[in-house]
Amino acid sequence: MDETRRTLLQHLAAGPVAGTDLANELEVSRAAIWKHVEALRAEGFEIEATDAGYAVETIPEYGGGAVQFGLGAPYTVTFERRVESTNDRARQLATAGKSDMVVLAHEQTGGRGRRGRSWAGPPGGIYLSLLIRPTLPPAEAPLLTMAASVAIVEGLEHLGVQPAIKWPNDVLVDGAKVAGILTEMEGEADAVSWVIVGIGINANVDATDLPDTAASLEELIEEPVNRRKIVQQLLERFHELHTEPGEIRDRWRELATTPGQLVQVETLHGTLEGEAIDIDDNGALLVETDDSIERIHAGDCRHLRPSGGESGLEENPPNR
Ligand code: BT5
Repeated sequence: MDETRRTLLQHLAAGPVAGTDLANELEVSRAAIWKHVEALRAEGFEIEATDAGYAVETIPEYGGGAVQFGLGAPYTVTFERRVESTNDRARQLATAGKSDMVVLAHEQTGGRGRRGRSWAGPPGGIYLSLLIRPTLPPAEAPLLTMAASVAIVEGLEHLGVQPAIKWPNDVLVDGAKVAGILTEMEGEADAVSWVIVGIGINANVDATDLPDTAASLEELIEEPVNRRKIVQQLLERFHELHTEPGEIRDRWRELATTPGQLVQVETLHGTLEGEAIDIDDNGALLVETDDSIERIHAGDCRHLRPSGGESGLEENPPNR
């Protein structure tokens, strides 16, 4: 999707608009507008030519145009049905100097998790990578993962499920993973150049295509979910939040279940166990062990049980 298409969709979302007004506004010919309208029709939009101008009657269920139409965040959305990894596509855009782009796919064949792990990407899921260039020191990048987790939880709440955040990058429903986040970045010691926030949500997917620790939203609520609505809400919320560290932390604390748990965390330097007490200003997990308070910037976390609780059952096993 290019800038012209994006602006055109914004105008169409605001109501009927005359072809000549569009041509003037977008500084292109009327023929060019007509071509864009035809392309949108081919994508599934029903657009009538009324006396008041082009009027959108129906929008497609999902896709780049569908998400872009009426989106209340300044991102340009591109969509492909099937990709290896939306994060890899977004990386190509980053290398080409782009920003504020969203790469969206219906199916992912080589999706990536953290530390070289893979992410199952059957058709019907939400696979999304958001490319931004924030003014941020690299140490604060985890806040963007936190903002994304908050945005995901809020984007799923209308489904009537109760998603919860597990540090650092999981969204669980009843202990099963429904969404994960892979944040990648490039930059120098004092400032990032770009950040890609990759989000995978098991929306309308067959749970038999997922690992045992995962769940599919469609199967949880027993009907297909509206991916367009979820993606729009989460992009809008992420955009609102991502420059507000204080709000990200407050909201994260409300929605996360890790603080207060006895946890086992695998880090690059080894495994430790203790009570997760909080996060610090940059999103590192603070874990109280027998003899110290450890600050963990990255790792795989397993919830053992609520601290002070009796049960030794795990809420969710670690990712492997
Ligand atoms: C993550 O890694 O949770 C990050 C997932 C990010 C995926 C998105 S999709 C769009 C974008 N493009 C990409 O290529 N990636 C991003 P991690 O915490 O390392 O968890 C990975 C582990 O989760 C795997 O080892 C499995 O145990 C489990 N897993 C794999 N696929 C899953 C799925 N679809 N649902 C739930 N769990 C899954």
